[in-house]
Amino acid sequence: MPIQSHLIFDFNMGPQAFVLCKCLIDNFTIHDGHVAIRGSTLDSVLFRVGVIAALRSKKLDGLAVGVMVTASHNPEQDNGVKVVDPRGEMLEGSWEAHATNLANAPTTDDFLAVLDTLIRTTKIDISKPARVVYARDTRPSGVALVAALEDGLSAIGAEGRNAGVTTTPILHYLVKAINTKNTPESYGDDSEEGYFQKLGTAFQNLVAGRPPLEALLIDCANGVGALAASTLTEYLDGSLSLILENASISTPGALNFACGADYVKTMQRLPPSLADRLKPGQRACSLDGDADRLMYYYLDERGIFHMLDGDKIAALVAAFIVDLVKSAGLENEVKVGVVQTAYANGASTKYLAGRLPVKCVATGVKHLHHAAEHFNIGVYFEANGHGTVLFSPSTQSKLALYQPSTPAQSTALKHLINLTQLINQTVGDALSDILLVEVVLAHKSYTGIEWDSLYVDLPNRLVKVVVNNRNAFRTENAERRLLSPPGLQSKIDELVRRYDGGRSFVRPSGTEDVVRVYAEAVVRSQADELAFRVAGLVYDAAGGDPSKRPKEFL
Ligand code: 16G
Ligand code: ZN
Repeated sequence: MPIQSHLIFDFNMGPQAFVLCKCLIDNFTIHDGHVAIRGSTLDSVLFRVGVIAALRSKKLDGLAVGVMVTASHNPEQDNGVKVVDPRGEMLEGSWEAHATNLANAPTTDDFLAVLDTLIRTTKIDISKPARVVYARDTRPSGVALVAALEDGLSAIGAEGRNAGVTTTPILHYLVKAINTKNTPESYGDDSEEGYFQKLGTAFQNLVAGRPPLEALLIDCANGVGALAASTLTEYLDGSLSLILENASISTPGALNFACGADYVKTMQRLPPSLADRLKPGQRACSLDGDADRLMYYYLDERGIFHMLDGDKIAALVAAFIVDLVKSAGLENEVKVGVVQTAYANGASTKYLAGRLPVKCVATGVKHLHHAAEHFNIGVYFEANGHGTVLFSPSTQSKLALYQPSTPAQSTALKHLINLTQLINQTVGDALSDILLVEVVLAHKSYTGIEWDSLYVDLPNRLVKVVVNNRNAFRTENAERRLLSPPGLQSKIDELVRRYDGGRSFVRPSGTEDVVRVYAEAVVRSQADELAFRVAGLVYDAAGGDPSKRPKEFL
């Protein structure tokens, strides 16, 4: 039987996500380094995901659970699935393991046995109702996967709601909106229209009276973001012009190909398709295939590419929110903090740490999201462009009840309240983040150039090392130091000391069977050299064959 598709699991995209992929590698086929699954198996996995989502809903008394069929920034032939918890956030940690076991049970009998154990151990009342809302991105393989998911939902008697072809963040929004409907915490109308209305109105309130910004060019990665961005335009009522590029959602193979946020971040260059579209100084940005990542950039007068990544977005947004909190007279009551990972550029950390508390956590949105919940207002962004801002429930009530004593305080307060509406607080959302960035630029009268000059990025380099067993690499201190293999960290430390402004860390990937090496230094050539030398140390420590050592590893 031919291999029809690649399937990537992302129940909660933390280290656990790989557990599932690993099992799939063990159970099924590996093809070009991807987890490849035959069509029939793939259908059965989606069927099982339907059952898992329904059980999660039953466990929570029928609250709606979300399922998103997407492989995000990965190539079009890949596909995957994410489960969204009722608050609109990622699936709770303990359920990742359940999902892993269920999806990987080798036979139907095994599957039923695992199911039975799960129902008993987590005390699920199977007679409870189950509601699941699901959507897919524009990948052609999504149609069959959704059908298989629907079969799983009917098998367990769950009520399904098909949200059609939409972005991952819109699906997260819908889950939260459904579950908060007719409550004091209502998140908005539980429809796509409700989402666009909420964002569009908040944006217009926030930019009212500001001179309009020049049009923004958006690279839609030839994905579902093109549909959503086009609808968003209707709700902005002329307050911001969007020029949509790479919007070919039906061209085979175009999705994420030589475009999109991941291409821009990893290649550190303009998508070739935009080369004759972008004028010097004009702002542009790229979404990824499911529109939950965002990269901004511009070309300077000499045509040189400048990237404004997740770190630059965090710096822009956090400084703006801190100023608003101060102007509202709330600086003693509302504490703003930022969450980053070790990948954050050292210059961004320095810039932010001079202004507000900064916390570093392990890679993966769930770690950032949870850490951000500990601040009154928590700003989190990964350098790769995934991020959002969380306003704690008590902060939202404080804002609602606060009595400003001057007109300036009142204006700042209104802006803060509108920001709570503009920002998709369930998950990183490229469209909502675009509007947030544009609000700050409009308020500060910044072009991309001024935004970029908040701080100068340290040159950095990311390298992959293929090893036999990446589980031999264990980290501590938010992945900034290695615990094992023994002795490797001290060798890295010794090397790093020889580089001006040097910093480097090594971590096993959670999504690929490789070890990643990050390095930065004051000078570009030094950052490259440091990265390759550390990669060489990793290669040796992993027992790589010296005759096959990649030559760039020195
Ligand atoms: C996933 C994560 C992302 C993380 C990346 C790291 C989510 C939704 N996405 O894409 O946050 O940066 O994995 O991949 O959690 P790595 O472990 O292979 O470096
Ligand atoms: Zn994505």
